[in-house]
Amino acid sequence: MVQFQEVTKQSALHPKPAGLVLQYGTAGFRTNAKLLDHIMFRMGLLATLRSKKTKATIGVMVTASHNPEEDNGVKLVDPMGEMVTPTWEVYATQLANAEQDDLLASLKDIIEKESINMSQEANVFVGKDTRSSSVSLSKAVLDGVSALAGHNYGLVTTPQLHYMVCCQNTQGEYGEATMKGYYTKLSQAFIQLTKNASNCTDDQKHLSVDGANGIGALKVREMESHLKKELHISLFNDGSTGKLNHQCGADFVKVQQKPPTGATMNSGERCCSFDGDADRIVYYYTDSEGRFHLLDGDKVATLISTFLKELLTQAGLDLEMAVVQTAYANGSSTNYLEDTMKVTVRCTKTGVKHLHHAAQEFDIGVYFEANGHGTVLFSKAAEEKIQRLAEDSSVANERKRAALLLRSTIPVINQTVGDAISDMLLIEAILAIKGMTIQQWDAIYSDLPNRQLKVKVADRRVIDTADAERRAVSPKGLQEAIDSLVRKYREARSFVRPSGTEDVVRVYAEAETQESADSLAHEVSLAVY
Ligand code: 16G
Ligand code: ZN
Repeated sequence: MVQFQEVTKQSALHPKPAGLVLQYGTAGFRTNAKLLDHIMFRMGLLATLRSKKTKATIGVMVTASHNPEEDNGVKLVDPMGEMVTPTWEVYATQLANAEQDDLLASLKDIIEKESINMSQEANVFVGKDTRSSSVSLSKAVLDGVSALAGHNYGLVTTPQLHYMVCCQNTQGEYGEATMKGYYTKLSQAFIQLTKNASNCTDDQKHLSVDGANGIGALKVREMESHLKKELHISLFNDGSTGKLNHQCGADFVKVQQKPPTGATMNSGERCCSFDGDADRIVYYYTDSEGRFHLLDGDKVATLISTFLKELLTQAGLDLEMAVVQTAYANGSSTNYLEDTMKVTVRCTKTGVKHLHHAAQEFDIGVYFEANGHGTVLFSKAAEEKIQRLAEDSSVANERKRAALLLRSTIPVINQTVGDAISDMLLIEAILAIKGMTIQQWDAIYSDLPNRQLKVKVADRRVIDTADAERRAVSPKGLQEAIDSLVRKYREARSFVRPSGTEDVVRVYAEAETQESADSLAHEVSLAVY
């Protein structure tokens, strides 16, 4: 077939280094940019097949998120803007690792297994972040998509690309599949929602944003011009001088538990950091004694779920809300949510696709990883119930107000995936409506001191976990060793898991004091060797 001749011709321009083996992991493919040209080309091919199979638009995002500038990566986005389905992750790995001469056979194998009609039209949306390597790598993806009607969005955040794919496949029901459509939908919803904030001073409308010297910086600027001064953003690490993710960004701030370079923080002022592709956000401030306070994904989930739960109660709406977390969620957050707020809490494995999936099982699913990646999902039925109540003229004022607030909240949220810009607008609106300072938000509960370490081992795959990564089931004896170390400390908890993105084992420990958390993490990492 003509198509296959073209594949052979094009693939010769994107040759695979013989013997190189890469895996489609939690974050797609991710490694040094120099090793990725053939991967990009092949993911262009695979996205085209996935589009033919689903008869829908598929997304390909070229980014390595919070990794250093030298790295890059690629992820596929399924029709509703979600992560690609697991079977196709396996195909991605298969296609990526086929030696040059075996590429066609591997491609045909997928076509056959999935009974793909090759004459079906395909549509692929491609996006990239600001890395210098993203220019040529996204071209390689387009070579793979080749003549098959790809649409290149150029520079976008990861969640913007997810959003575009979803809009396209819902024929505009979710929004308009353009950048303008994205900005207009979110900004109008934000302006509508913040009308409910009375007595908000200009000072309270101020937020400092660390753009991680990446795509989020460019895009938050574009968003700001739509916000009609309802939010005043001081952007730093905007990419004009600093290096991507270097000493800045959400991952740096969360892991180092300190402010990014370039932050000028007056005591009590709100700051937030995006990561390199703007799908994560964390907040922070310094207090009057100069102490740094981090408000991570767990604090964000608590703020959002408290807000939603209060509105549901006031509206008298019987909708089941749950918060989905991972093993990394601070123990205090889980206790607060379960014991004080009485909300259902679910724990899943690390990785957005797992949280997203679990959140879909509820009327309203709030999911956040502690690292700041998360969003809120509303079921169709929940959206309809809220809409009906908001339109019902017979209900009392307080109920009506709550229903209207809920209705205005929904379009601020990018439900396809965690989105730093959308999360930022939602958090800012909630703080304004509740008349809450960042200190008051922080005081909802106190984090247990914690420590994360990474350990290099000969083969991280010998560690196998269960119970949403909270227990190690192999190697034998490891969990027992961790249990006995944990017993030495008060309010302690610890777990280990093989990283899905780096060749290391991660260790997490929390305890009553920072000293205890540090020494527990250290002792557990010794037990891993
Ligand atoms: C990826 C995941 C993130 C997860 C992290 C864990 C997505 C979009 N991103 O960045 O959710 O927290 O991997 O990395 O799923 P690790 O396995 O190296 O600890
Ligand atoms: Zn990211």
